[in-house]
Amino acid sequence: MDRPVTRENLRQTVEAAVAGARITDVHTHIFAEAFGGLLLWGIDELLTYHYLIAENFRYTDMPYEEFFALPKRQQADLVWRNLFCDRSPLSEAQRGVLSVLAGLGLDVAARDLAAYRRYFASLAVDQYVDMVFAAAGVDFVVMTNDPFDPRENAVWMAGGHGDRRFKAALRLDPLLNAYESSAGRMREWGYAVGREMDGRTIKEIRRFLREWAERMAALYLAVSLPPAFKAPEDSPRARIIEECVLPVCRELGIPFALMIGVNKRVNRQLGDAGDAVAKADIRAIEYLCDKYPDNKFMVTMLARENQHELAVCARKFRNLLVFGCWWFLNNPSVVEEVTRMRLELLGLSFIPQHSDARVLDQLIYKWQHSKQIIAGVLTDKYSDLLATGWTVTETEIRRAAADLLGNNFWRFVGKKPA
Ligand code: RAT
Ligand code: ZN
Repeated sequence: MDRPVTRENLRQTVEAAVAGARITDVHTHIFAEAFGGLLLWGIDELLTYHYLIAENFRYTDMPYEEFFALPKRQQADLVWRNLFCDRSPLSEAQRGVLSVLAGLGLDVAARDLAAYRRYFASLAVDQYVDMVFAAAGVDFVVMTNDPFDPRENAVWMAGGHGDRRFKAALRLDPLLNAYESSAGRMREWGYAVGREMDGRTIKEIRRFLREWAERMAALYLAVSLPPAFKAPEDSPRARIIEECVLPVCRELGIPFALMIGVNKRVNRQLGDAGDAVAKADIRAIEYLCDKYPDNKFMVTMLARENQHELAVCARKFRNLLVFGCWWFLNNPSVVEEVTRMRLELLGLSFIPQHSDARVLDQLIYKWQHSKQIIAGVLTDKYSDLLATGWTVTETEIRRAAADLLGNNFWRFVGKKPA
């Protein structure tokens, strides 16, 4: 029966609704099994996650090259010692490893790395993918797919991966942020692209985008951009966006996702762990949403300072869907603040979170931690509603949770989850 919710059972009702909602994770870096070594999983991958690598170097003088020259297992040993044994693992990424182990039913109190390794060695990957999806409550994940990566390229050219839970997003960083070198590769693949953005080059870049989006059945096209990103701008990047990416997105009816605010390789020696953040200019998003009302834009921004103006921007443009608390924002204090603010400005019309998981197992902790916060914020907001005399039912709360964690995305991309 669809009972009205009372002050007494509100928290429990919201928690159950959020816990039970099926998740579509709109941005990850995990891969279907057919991609072989690109699918990372297990304790050594968890411990060498680049978020933890950055944290590890806070506590060691070891030269960077010496660390990176070690086999992964030995890197993991060092991270385990530095970040888990020699001091309390209080950071969000550290806590995440423990939440994964606990979620899998392992004995966290034992601090027994060898036992965790034995556990993962006993698993078959296909069975483990099923387990993790079930434990995390995830139905679908969207990958980050780069045709310029030879390992990926080979899988797509051979016909794809065949696992319906893993959806594709065509990621365009090489094309948009390093056009010169990408154009060379495209010419090798038979696309007649030149240095200048002339008519023929534009036509060929469009053909490249169309063919790859169709080959991958991409749900959206995506790029990550530096804080200095501007539009309009007389640069190859801005021209490719306006003259190639947006027309192809319109033609295929799919969104363009912009992830803005990353300063790449501020510390080159740290590799993936060496990227940083700075505030970007919201006017680029306002310009694109306004000039291209027939395009759909998904946007996430990395700087905390951009979050309020981004939410305001989404109030102005219904072709803009704000998503996720990205990377350095994915910490409980910030997720809570940003989610609360977005609910206040946008109601239920946004996607509160994506996992950004790079290691399969991280789906467990990233979603567990985020759901806890989303449920808390929703409880507060529903409690404010009850205080006015408004009534809500369990079904209504379940609908809200389902929209936030999955349906908003599928409606925006205009497809049925399947
Ligand atoms: O969060 C991360 O793991 C980053 O390294 C990036 O991959 C970022 O999320 C991105 O998609 O560029
Ligand atoms: Zn990412």
